[in-house]
Amino acid sequence: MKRFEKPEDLAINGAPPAFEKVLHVGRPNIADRAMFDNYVDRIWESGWLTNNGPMVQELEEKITEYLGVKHCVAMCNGTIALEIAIRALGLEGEVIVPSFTFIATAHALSWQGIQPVFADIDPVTHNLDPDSVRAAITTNTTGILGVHLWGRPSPIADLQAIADEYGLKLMFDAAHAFGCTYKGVSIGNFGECEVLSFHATKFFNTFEGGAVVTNDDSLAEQMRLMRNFGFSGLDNVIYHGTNGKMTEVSAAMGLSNLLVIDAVLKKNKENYLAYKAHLENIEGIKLIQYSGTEHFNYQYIVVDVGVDSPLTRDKIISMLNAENVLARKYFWPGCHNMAPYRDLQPHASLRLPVTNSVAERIIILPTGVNIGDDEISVISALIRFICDDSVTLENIIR
Ligand code: T4K
Repeated sequence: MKRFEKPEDLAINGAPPAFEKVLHVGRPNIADRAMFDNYVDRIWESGWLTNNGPMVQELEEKITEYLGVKHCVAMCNGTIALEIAIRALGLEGEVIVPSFTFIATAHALSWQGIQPVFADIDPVTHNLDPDSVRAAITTNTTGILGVHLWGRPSPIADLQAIADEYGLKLMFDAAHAFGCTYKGVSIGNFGECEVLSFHATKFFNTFEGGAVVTNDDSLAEQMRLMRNFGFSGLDNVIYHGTNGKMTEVSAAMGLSNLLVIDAVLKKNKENYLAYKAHLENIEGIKLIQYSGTEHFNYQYIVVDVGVDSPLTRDKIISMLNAENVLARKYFWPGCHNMAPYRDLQPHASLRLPVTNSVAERIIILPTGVNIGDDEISVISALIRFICDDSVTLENIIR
């Protein structure tokens, strides 16, 4: 393990980087190759590659069991799953969403001519602030699309109460929340439906993939039609639709990854606890908490760089990058500050002070099955070293 003792020890000052190979956020958690190969052999034997094949059906069944939810409609990715769910719910006009999320949440609405209206977030949970949601409601509002950011549940009961009061549809982008709970009940059981992402970078992946999970029979049926061009039977199209189908090879990846999901969860939790121990008592550095009685998947290691930090978030990230730690600043600068939305809603920032502040402060650190204790202790030592104001900053940043 590299020790950092003086400013010259840092790569930014010309020393070799702490890690020879780049450590990425989002390295996939993948099963043993042999497990996947077994499933791929079955695909070769069956000659069935896509279009609601046996493996997609098996994966859907296993996910409904895992989440304790009635229906899982597997899709080719989380974004299409969001689009199909939004359309199946008949959302139109304006839908209230957080701006502090991956851009796909907003795009899934605007792509179909619906205006995402950004509401602010809670400074601690980073999830929608119900008061801000209430303030954003207009006569054009048809729904609320909450996001369970970092796998921590949205304030579901409060949002449901607002939806009921105003006659709005409530759905969730649960892309981060596979295997997480709200009041002890698995995410997937709330709102009209919830949307999962199985992208390579997620806790559970199918290369690319996603699903809508719901307890509503007719909604599930409608989305099954929509993901397959509206076909009911061989030549009978009874509904508008698109191509949202998951392939068999993606489902094979999902089935093999489900076999190791407990081990991935265990590793993610160990990593989180290791970071928590190592990053204690560093001025200006706070790890967001996964605490209480809920289940989490610990897929995101989220550091909040406070105003008391001697260095800015961006300075810390560029120093980590120089050491081959590719930390990320998800979800800076917030959807409302990205070109398509900034131009359409130039004054949105005025309503989003917490989003603006949080988006400037967050660092995501590498985790998952590819990161070991040694790496975590070096990354943490590095952060401690560069944030220690007894080290002369002028010497660090030439
Ligand atoms: N809603 C929310 C809240 C989401 O976070 C997302 C996706 C969605 C909806 C949409 O779901 P999908 O349609 O994607 O299913 C990544 C992912 O591409 C994106 O899926 C994810 N959120 C987002 C949080 O992260 P980028 O732009 O950071 O990806 P990229 O290509 O920079 O990859 C991140 C890192 O992961 C790389 O530095 C290296 C590593 N990586 C990535 C891939 C793809 C690997 O090591 N292997 C890989 O195969 O968006």
